[in-house]
Amino acid sequence: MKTKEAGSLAVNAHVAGWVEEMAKLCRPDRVVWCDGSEEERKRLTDEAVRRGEVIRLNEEKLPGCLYSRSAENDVARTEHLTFICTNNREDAGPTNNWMDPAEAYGKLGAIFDGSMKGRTMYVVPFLMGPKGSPLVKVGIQLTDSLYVVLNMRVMTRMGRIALEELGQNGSFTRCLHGKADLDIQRRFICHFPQDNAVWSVGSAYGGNALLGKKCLALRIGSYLGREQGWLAEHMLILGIESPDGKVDYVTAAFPSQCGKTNLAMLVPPPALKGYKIWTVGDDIAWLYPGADGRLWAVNPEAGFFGVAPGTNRKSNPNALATIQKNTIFTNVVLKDDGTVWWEGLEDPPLEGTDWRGRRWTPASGEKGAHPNSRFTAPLLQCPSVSPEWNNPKGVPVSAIIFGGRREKVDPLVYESFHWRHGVYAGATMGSETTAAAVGHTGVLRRDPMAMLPFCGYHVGDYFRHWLEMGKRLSNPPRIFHVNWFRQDKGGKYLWPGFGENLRVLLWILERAKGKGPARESPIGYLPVPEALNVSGLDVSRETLEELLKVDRGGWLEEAESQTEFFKKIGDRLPKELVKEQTDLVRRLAAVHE
Ligand code: OXD
Ligand code: MN
Repeated sequence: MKTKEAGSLAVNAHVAGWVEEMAKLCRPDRVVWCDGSEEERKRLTDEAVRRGEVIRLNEEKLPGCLYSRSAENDVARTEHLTFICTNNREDAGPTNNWMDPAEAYGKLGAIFDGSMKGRTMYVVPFLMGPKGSPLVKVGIQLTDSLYVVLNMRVMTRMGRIALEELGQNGSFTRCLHGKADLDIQRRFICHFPQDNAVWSVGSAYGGNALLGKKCLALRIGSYLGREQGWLAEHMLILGIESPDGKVDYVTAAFPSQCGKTNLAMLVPPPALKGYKIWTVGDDIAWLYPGADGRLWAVNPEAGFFGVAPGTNRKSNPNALATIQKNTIFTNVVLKDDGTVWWEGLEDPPLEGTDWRGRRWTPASGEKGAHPNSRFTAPLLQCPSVSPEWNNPKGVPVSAIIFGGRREKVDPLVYESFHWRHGVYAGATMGSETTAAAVGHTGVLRRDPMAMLPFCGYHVGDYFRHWLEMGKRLSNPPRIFHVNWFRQDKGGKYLWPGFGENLRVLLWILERAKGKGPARESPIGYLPVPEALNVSGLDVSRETLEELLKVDRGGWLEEAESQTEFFKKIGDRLPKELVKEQTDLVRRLAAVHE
């Protein structure tokens, strides 16, 4: 294989040929290859500041931090403009938008055509996963957005390291991204799993434009995982160190904006002295069966792209410590002293500039930060970062947790009877929608394994793959379901959440070790109230009972409403899951009130 020099980088001919072809299409004035060096970071930051793409924040108070404001119509993922482009429509399944690959290349090609005239095309080689990991993947993103380049630097292992991994012949995901004119009518995020390619045009929003994250690590990743025998999941990974120094790992899947980052960085409450949480990842887990019959987890990312509003000293002190330097803030309030603010951080400033760039005061009655405003920060800056975060092998998983945002019905925690039952619990997860995606918020939707917007193939085949993975594990993790968001009739949360969630994690870990008192119920095993350590916690016995109650009528309705979703999946829905649903109804019906 011939190599070509791109700046000081040796590039294999496949990569060079593809970049040339894409440059011919987009017609940038210049092509710049990124090597990931510190010198490059400084140069590109200076350039982004000069062009007004970002603003430098107060160097003393927030060293190395940048501020960015997006176009007003470009603040969240646009699921209705996101497509899986498989040759066969059926393979994308009923939960994805589908476009014929030839049509997609044609339609997007016409938008990309000449769209980078007067601009620079950056070539961003990146790794998802630790170097040397059995799951590591190489991507090359082409983009005309410096903001995107600077974010990719934080979120991935970027530059020379990726070209080295690629070597001479390795395969890579071809990721073409362009802002074009940021017109929502000309915005498309298209995935071509059969070509290992992503084309995204018309948006600079993280989930649409940082193509290593949702596009590669989840949509393309889930497709590759099915072919290669692993799982790409929308999950945090954390380690729980007990007072005796032993660390156990769990993964947890919650939909966007349901507290994955907070849980991943949890600080134990004073009553649970001696425990410590280690953060491996806050958004994505790649899971594979190890030679030891256990499930192993790797975080493919190297940074956090976290939701700012609501992040504060109480909800997530570790996140706050993480974002004090080298962080990119997007769509928050810019204070006059060159620092930042968002709703829920602390007392508001007297005035500032809001996410739209207008003068703003708290009295205006409008939100200063967009509800989906974000921070992008290096994982390594997190005080609770796990020493294992970059371990190529990953960490062994003792428990998998599914969870949603549910006002009613779902109890605080329950354990599934076995792997198949746990897959059913994950597959039928429901959650109220949030601001991470464009559309109405607070509407209940089925979000299987929190992967509804991210599964890159037919959801029925995805459930089948989960069931098959279980068979390959001689020592599988136990599967649990949690709901931190139960409310009383007045709309008050019943469970304090945040650091107190560790109390639930500890019961989960005990159960994972085959211990921990539980009662059997129609929906699974629940802790008896005494099984949860609530010392020092202001939660009454009645509230605890309410949180751990099985609402029989609510569950029967729940099971009934899953039928709609199952019907939509059609023939490819594994029969085993229908059996789990029938068994649940039978168990509920057998309970005498
Ligand atoms: C995210 C999301 O940004 O899920 O992680 O939307
Ligand atoms: Mn996410």
